[in-house]
Amino acid sequence: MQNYYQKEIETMPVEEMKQLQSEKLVKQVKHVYENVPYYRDLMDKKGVTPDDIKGIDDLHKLPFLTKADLRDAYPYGLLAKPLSDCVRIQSTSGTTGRRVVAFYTQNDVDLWEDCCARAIVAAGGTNEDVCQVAYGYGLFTGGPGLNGGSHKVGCLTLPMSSGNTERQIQFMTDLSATILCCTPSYAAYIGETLQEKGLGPDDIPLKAGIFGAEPWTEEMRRNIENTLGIKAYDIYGLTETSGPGVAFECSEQTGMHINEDHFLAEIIDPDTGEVLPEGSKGELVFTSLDKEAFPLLRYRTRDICVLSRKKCSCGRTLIKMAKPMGRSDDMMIIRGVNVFPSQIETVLLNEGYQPNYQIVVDRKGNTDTFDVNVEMNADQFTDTVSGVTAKEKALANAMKTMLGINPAVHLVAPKSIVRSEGKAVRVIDKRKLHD
Ligand code: DLL
Repeated sequence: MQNYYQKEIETMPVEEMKQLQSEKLVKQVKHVYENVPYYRDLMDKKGVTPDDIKGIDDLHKLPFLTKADLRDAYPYGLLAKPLSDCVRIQSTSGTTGRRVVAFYTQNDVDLWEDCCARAIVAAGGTNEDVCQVAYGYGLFTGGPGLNGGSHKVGCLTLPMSSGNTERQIQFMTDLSATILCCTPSYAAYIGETLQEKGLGPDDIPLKAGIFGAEPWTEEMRRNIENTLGIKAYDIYGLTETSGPGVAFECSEQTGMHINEDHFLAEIIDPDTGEVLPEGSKGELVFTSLDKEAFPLLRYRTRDICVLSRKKCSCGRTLIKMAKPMGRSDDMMIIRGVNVFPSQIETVLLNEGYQPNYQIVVDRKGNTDTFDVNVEMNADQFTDTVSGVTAKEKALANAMKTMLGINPAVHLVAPKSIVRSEGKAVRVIDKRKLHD
């Protein structure tokens, strides 16, 4: 039997859903136009007013928002409610320019948690379950989002946060956790640790996992399902639109249902911005229909994806997105953290190096390796080995401060990184993250 958290919405006939989206869009555009001067300017420049938006068929008339807009408007420029109405912020890692700071009213938090609750129920969760949340807590949206969803479903919630794998396993077994929420790479790592302890799927009570925040393959899914003895469900989201729960997988496991009563999805050609028909591969764009404090209209996610309205055996009518198939920018996700090559470049320049570097990312076992090769300047080249090691350490520390994760920095001889005649090849990603 299928369970739904909000059945009426999740199984709503498509035409009714479109009607609902249209009504919400009209209201939302007015709200943004009246309260966000930054977006009003963009609309004025495009010659479009709220009166031009009569429903979702007019969506294409609105201007896009990009990460660059978020940067320009940082920190309050896209806020649509007084700060006194906001109760929360969440954020991505990164320095000021790259950091996304999202604001929430109590209503925004509530709807976000509903989205996560839908995901937990779709994975079979009920108030009989014990839900172990091993996403990071704090500014990152993973922990708080799934924590809130778990409460709404009525699960007994274990707010573990990530890390301390021994303790994770102890709580999981002692308190009979039945649902695990974390990144897929951490789930795989927990599985590996269990195996090292000689424990198998029958020794742990887990039945389902809700994994997302980074790309993962079907092969990885099978591996996690076998080592933990669970069914592994994908979950997608981004800080800009609230966090996890924008889309979630159901028992069919053929893509993620988008919570389209809250998030209106489009696929566009990343080069031209043209809206593409359903089934085309392109960049995913979201319009948040209900968000009060930080309501982004036509936000370009940079995730490359395909949408489908094929009938789903779970009974949900919500449109589905495929697993993201890559990005239309240069963002990498390393150990769950979003990393841009330009952040590395900034550190190098700050520390007195030239931007001659190469990032090498790989996966050993289930953990990402992250190496940065940096050319020494000619005057540094004569340094002693211990001097070089100290410099590498200092650079790695500076990068850790910028990114939140620790790379292995290797200083290499001047001119030893191959120069490119075209675009510099800054990143060598050896992980096979997409099927
Ligand atoms: O990763 C929110 C989240 C937390 C999602 C927990 C799922 C679970 P950000 O840190 O802002 O937010 O990163 C957003 O991560 O644009 C995608 O590129 C990527 N991403 C998120 N979920 C998935 C997924 C959170 N299931 C960026 N598969 C997004 C592939 C994903 N990539």
